[in-house]
Amino acid sequence: MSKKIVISGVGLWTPEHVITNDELVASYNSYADKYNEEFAEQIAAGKKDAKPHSSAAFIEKASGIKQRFIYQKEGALDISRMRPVIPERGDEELSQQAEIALAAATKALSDANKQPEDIDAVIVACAYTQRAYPAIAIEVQERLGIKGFGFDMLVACSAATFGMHRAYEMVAAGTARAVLVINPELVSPQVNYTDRDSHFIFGDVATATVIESQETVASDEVFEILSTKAVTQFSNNIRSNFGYMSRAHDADPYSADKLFHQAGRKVFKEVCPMAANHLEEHLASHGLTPTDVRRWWLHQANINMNLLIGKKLLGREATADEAPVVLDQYANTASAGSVIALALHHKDLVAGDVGVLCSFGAGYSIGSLVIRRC
Ligand code: CO8
Repeated sequence: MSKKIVISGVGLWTPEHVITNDELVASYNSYADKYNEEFAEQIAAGKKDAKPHSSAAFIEKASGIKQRFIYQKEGALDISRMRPVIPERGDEELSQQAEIALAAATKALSDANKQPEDIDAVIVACAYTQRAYPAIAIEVQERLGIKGFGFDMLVACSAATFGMHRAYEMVAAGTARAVLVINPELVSPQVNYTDRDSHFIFGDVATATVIESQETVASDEVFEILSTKAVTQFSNNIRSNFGYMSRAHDADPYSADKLFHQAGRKVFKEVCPMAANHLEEHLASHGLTPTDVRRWWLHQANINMNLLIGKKLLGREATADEAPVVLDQYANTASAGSVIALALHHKDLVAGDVGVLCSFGAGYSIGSLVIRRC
């Protein structure tokens, strides 16, 4: 490709509220005790399963997560509610997801030294949008005063990288001069805080990137995108059945299967080799090997997954400098994890350094970008 396409800006918005593992576990365990007391007879008769206790030590060992940020803490730890309180806003008010998208987007624009008139398209790429239409991207576009077009796209944990792929292609094709890709991951409303297997996994965040041609760049810290690579393979091992069909099929629209649920062990076993092979092939397409990579901004779901992928690629554990970890503080933030890692850990790279941005998750889906510091 003759035209060089670059990431010229990155933005990160972090919620002000934190839930530590200890707080989360204390709330869940009280909920479990109350549940077991309330349903003691049915549990004794084998009609219901007792809820086992959760443990902060298990969570940190099994996942590496120490805490998570949350958009609205109220309600999530209240054992009579176990979900955040996020009041509905009127049609004329800014939606919550657009609000956090804007916060990350303005940072990315400022990092790229861009004005709204420099941007031709807005992509909101994330695991969920809070409504079907009008698109969150169009709401953000209107607030920022961007001309052109915007659209939302959902690819679960790979939404951010898949969105950046689309931006790259649009700039390469000349259909947009510059694209703002935003990942407002407001996932806490979909977390089942009454399920010990998954209550600890997720946190809220928003990230954004600006992708444009090198010809129009106005910032100093720029990464050329050498190429993008995506793969998907159907799996039911990570699933949420929540959707607009609930109104028609008369099932409980809030039952456990309508929230995030997974077969975590299977995901671990199947996705790690897929991701390692994917990355090796992507690098090989540039005549590169994993040892040529200065930094891995890997998907942030589970520290043990990243350690295993690092070992498969490098034959040894990657250092924290090579593959920075943010999931200890942020937890799994759906598609935004690798972009958080990029936002927090890119300033020390020098011209010519090669990096890999990669996400993987539900679908299954894997997306990667091989980039080089200009
Ligand atoms: N406390 C104490 N014990 C626990 C807990 C807990 N909180 N949870 C589970 N246990 C128990 C289990 O019940 C089990 O007990 P037993 O052996 O008696 O059956 C034992 O601990 C071991 O359980 P697991 O086998 O499940 O434990 P693992 O060591 O495999 O760790 C993990 C569980 C951390 C979930 C791990 O399997 C993992 O991370 N797998 C990868 C999952 C992953 O990356 N998924 C990606 C999902 S995200 C995504 O794709 C985006 C979706 C869209 C966003 C959704 C937003 C809401």
